[in-house]
Amino acid sequence: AHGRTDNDSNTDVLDVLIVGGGFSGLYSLDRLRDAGFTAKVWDAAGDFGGIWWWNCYPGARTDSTGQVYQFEHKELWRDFDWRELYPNWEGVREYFQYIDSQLDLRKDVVFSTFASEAAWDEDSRTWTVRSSDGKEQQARQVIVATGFGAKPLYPNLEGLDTFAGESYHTARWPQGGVDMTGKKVVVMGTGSSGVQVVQEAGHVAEHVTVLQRTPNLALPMQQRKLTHDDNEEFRKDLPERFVTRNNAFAGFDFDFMPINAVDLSKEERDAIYEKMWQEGGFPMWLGTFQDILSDDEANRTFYDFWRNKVHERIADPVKAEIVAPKEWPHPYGIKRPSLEQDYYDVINQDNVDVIDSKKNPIKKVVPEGVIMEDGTFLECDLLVLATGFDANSGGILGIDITGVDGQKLRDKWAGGVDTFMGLSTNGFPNMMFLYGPQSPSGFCNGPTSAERQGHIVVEFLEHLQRKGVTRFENSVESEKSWRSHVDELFMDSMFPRAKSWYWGANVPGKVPQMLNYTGGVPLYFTTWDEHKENGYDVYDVK
Ligand code: N01
Repeated sequence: AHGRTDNDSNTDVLDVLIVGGGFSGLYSLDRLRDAGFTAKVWDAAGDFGGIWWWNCYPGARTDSTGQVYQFEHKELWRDFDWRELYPNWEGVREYFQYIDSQLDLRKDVVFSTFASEAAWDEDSRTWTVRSSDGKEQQARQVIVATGFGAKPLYPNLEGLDTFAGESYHTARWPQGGVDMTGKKVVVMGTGSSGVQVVQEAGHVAEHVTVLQRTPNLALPMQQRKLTHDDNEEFRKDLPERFVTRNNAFAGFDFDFMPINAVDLSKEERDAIYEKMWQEGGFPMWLGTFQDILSDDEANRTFYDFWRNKVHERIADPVKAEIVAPKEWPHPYGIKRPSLEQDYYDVINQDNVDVIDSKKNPIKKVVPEGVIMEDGTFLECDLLVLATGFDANSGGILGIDITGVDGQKLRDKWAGGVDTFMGLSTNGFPNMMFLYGPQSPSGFCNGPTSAERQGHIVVEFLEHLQRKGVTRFENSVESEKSWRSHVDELFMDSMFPRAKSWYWGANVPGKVPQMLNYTGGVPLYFTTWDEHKENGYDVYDVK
């Protein structure tokens, strides 16, 4: 009925080509098809799973509960049981297979297809997108939904290519898995990926060395297995949780408490921290006292509480001081904390060492292992690079995008990203980004953003179609003012005080610029609604 093309055909002009088949891409595909658009998804991954297809390293799991890490869309949550409170990558992939079975997505998704180029043609008002393996597709609109972490960041290490053992980036882990049993493992990086790998490696490897440049101020996950009855129980109040999720600052089913930490006594505060600690999860980060992420004194109260908790679990005071130092590495919560299950107990084990690689960095890699600056030699069979991503913009710029008058997006953004609300950029008509740079992505639960942003984008495209518009482009002014707004919020916050991927500070040479909107999900969407009420007048249409 929609005049859809089948998977193999690339001769027809599609209404919309979506690049990226994670939560955002698939939600939009379903909505667009329902609205009568012809649409297809290209995804570089071998199958469903989005970022969880690539990140299949041991222990990879979400830091959101399954209940909130799923679609509200079409009540798909009614029949899916999560096996764990915080699902691992296999659990998330199972969920993707489930939504495919319900929404019949696969026929419009082309896997193992990396979009390497996209070029705008003014005469026909279409994009031509090409893949690295020679496919070509024309589309009137392109949605780039590559996610925040499509481009892994590799460290620049002397001798890495001479290493004789196995070495993998966590985001390019072999699909068949890697057995760490009995091996000497070195893990570089202690972000969420590093913490999760270390936990698993500690249990099976002969020896693990953790190279920590910045401590992860990790919070307890309080993981548990879920039965069908547990799932039934959760489903009872899920509709209310979705309402909260759509209105909370970070798109979760909880929000900051309208209380200041500094207004309470230490005893009152610690009692609340203790209760939250036992419950576990991100409420201790994005659902805690409202002044924690804005006031040093408030922030320090939690850091000290956290530090004591960690020290209780680590016998060796030297180790404990490396992972939870007296002097805070940065205010708590301005780098993303990880959720841990037994990370600090694993650090406490005799077969696990932790090295402060800020004081003592890697000097070079040799065939047998790693040599540190102070001469320490780490014999190694498996070197894990848990070094993160060229986040937010890296995935988009991984595509060679050419807009109006031959302008390259890479050149346009060489001095920093300019977007209108993270959704589009001038000079690149008929192109929208989902979970893009300068949107709330880093501070918004993924599926919430997929649905809410997906909704406004599909609604916008429907509006344009009704009006007979064949070309749209946001104004230069609109993106300049959005960039200033994002930058101002950032400069007034604590975030500049830690080098994080939120503002590109983890990538050598990247323009230091906030790429994650910190105004919160509610303000973001009311801002868009105002533009909608004004007839989307920041867009020039033809
Ligand atoms: O990457 P990261 P990640 N020399 O950038 C270190 C999501 N995620 O893959 O902190 C030495 O956080 C770097 O050190 P430093 C989540 O949003 C979610 O772990 O820059 N060290 C850091 O320790 C997360 O925030 C989940 O000083 C180097 C680490 O490598 C985001 O993805 C799971 C280095 C990189 O940490 C990224 O997490 C996994 C160098 N040259 C990821 N370069 C869950 O939901 C980097 N490092 C659970």
